[in-house]
Amino acid sequence: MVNNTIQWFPGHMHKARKEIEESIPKIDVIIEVLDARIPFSSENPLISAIRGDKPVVKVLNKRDLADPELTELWIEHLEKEQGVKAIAISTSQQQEVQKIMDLCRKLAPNRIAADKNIRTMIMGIPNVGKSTIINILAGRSVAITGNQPAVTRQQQRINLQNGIVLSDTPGILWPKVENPHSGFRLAATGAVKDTAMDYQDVAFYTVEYLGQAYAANLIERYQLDEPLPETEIELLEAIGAKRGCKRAGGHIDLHKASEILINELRSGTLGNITLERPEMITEELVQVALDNERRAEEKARNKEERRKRYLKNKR
Ligand SMILES: Nc1nc2c(ncn2[C@@H]2O[C@H](COP(=O)(O)OP(=O)(O)O)[C@@H](O)[C@H]2O)c(=O)[nH]1
Ligand SMILES: [Mg+2]
Repeated sequence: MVNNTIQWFPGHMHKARKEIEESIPKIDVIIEVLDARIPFSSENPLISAIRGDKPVVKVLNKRDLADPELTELWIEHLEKEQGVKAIAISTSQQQEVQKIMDLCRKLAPNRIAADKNIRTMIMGIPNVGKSTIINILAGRSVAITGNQPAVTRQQQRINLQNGIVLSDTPGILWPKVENPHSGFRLAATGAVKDTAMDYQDVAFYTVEYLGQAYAANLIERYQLDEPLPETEIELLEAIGAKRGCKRAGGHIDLHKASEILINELRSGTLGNITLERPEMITEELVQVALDNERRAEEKARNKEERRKRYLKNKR
């Protein structure tokens, strides 16, 4: 199911963790890049687990695709945490990218007072825009950008000559998807490779959310009639019908409709859309905790039963 669809190798995770733990003491400020459309689901849990009291600049990148109102909410929410400053940027706006540096300076006044470089490390899951940001800050192309995460690469360390030293993360930080909703949102935004999850499942999940949170966007884009259909299947069918996704016999080709919806979401054609809100996450995490608890109880019960059976058979 959802949890298995993301390639999450314990070996890689262990190595990344060790390398990051070794580098953290030599870092003054962590720059954590997130996707503004999914600020929670695009986190890597390792970062908060090992950051200790290191200051963090949380960069909500791709704000050009996100819902500005929710981006504001997220910034407020993230900054409630001690030592965290948050900023929303789009890498097409160079001056916004430069503002990351101002926040780093604010978070490391002791380094400035001592006339020392501020040592930063840029971290984040694949595809959030780390390389693009590094290239802009460096003023030249030092990092490879693209849609697929590179598997092997060298750690970069760049002296920006403005009192700031930038290095990227050793190893690749995958998102950890304990919350099934996060898996769908990562797939919908394209953070996870297309093959990892069934397109149609992702589209069903997405269209259901959009129907509730962004009905106006769907109605306008696909010229849908109001009120919108109640089920996600009917809604996706309605979109497919408007886009001529018909198969022989007049059936709607849902796979084609799914592709259209997901592609238009990713490209921003559907408008500025954010797939999660802070209060949603709180609820979802309660559910994840309950599910984990239930699974643990079930496991304990099975173990007990196995033992009883074993003892009974022995007698
Ligand atoms: N829409 C949008 N796309 C961006 C932005 N920043 C980066 N991207 C795109 O996101 C993709 C991944 O960027 P990259 O820098 O390679 O991400 P990395 O894997 O974190 O290093 C590329 O296709 C970039 O062009 C942004 O602010 N807005
Ligand atoms: Mg990169």
